[in-house]
Amino acid sequence: MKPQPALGAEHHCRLCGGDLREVLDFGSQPVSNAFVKADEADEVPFFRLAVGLCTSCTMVQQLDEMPPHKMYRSDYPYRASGSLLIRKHFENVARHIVQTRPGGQNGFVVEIGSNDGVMLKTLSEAGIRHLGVDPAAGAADVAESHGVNVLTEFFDEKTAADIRKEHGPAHLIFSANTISHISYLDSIFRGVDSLLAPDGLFVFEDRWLGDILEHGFFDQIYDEHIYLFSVRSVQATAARFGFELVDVEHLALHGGSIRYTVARAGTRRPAAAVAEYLERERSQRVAEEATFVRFSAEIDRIRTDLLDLLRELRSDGRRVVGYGATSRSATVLNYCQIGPDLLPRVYDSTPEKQGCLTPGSKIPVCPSEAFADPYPDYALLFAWNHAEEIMAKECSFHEAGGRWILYVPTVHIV
Ligand code: JHZ
Ligand code: ZN
Repeated sequence: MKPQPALGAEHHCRLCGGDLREVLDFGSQPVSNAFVKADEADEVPFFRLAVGLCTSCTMVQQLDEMPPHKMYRSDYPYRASGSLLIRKHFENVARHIVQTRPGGQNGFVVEIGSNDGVMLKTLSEAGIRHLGVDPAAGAADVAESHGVNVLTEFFDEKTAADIRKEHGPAHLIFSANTISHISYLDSIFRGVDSLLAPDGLFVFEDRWLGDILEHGFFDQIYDEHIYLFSVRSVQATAARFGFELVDVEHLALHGGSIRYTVARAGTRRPAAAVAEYLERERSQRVAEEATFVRFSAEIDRIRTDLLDLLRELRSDGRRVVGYGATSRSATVLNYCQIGPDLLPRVYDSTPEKQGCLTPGSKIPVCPSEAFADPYPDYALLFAWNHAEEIMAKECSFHEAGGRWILYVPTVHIV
């Protein structure tokens, strides 16, 4: 991986306008969730997936970007409810909201990126005024079938103003795995400013750069993840828009995330955890170019080791398949140039992905029920964040002599 400072093409931070130093380059990559039928596979859009570090506010972000309407089409296939772990997590989030009742009996809760309503349906059942905002119509239909109110739109300052006009101020604006997906963060913060009640909170969960760097989770970098947040960069961004980061909480989800709590500046005393995490990031050197140089060498090591292993297994006549057609697998497959010759199938439980091809790499996605039919010798686990749940579900695979291949933090077999 050789990041090339593109001559003549200067990049500036989307938030503060500072210089962006290119630190990672994954080359040409497809829309990671473009699981399409074979006859559409050549029409999947590609872009250059490269990452820059802002020398001023330290926000890590993609240099180029895939237009949102190409990523979040009405047939966007990701369903948050697909995992027990995720369902439990959102039930806990919802239970906490029901218990604390932000804004009291008539309080209003907005979720940006409500997907299939996995969180909001509990609020709906509890009679809490709520609104999910999500452009993916298919997921929104599922949410609505659970009694969730959804506005099928991208959230921005205009949408926020419309919501405020119709419903009044929000006492809590929640979002999970969505804010880092939106390039126009300035419009998001202005929207939050116009929609949020004076003492309301903006709480969002997102993957943490500290974990990505520490555990080699390079596959968290794909089209949808425009920003890789750190506590420091979120703090700086919130401050630019008149807000303050008042709490952070580490979550084990997706290999390591942080729940950021943002309030209007000066309205709450920041919790000690904010300073603790800032210190932790300083010692991890998350905002330094040298850290990314080491990271890119680790990524190349993984690519070499994974390709060596898959080629060796193929020449030994072993059957190897993929498990979990994650968005992240797009980066792994396309960066390593793994196609059906090395990995003939990927098994996945999402009906919307089954019968389609993986974007760019064109590997058929098969229903996970067919995994045992017959078991392969090895399964490359792309859904490593659900390893416990999947390995428990598929324990007969291991009992029958099958082995899982993991590629983070290094390539290994279990
Ligand atoms: P999973 C998506 O990422 C996209 P992905 C998005 N950008 C994001 O940030 C995160 O979600 C939150 C399958 N599976 O959750 C289902 C099984 O087959 O890691 C999924 O296709 N059997 C918004 O796509 C995939 O694995 C199972 O038992 O990287 C997991 O995808 C389980 C549990 C999952 O997210
Ligand atoms: Zn910046």
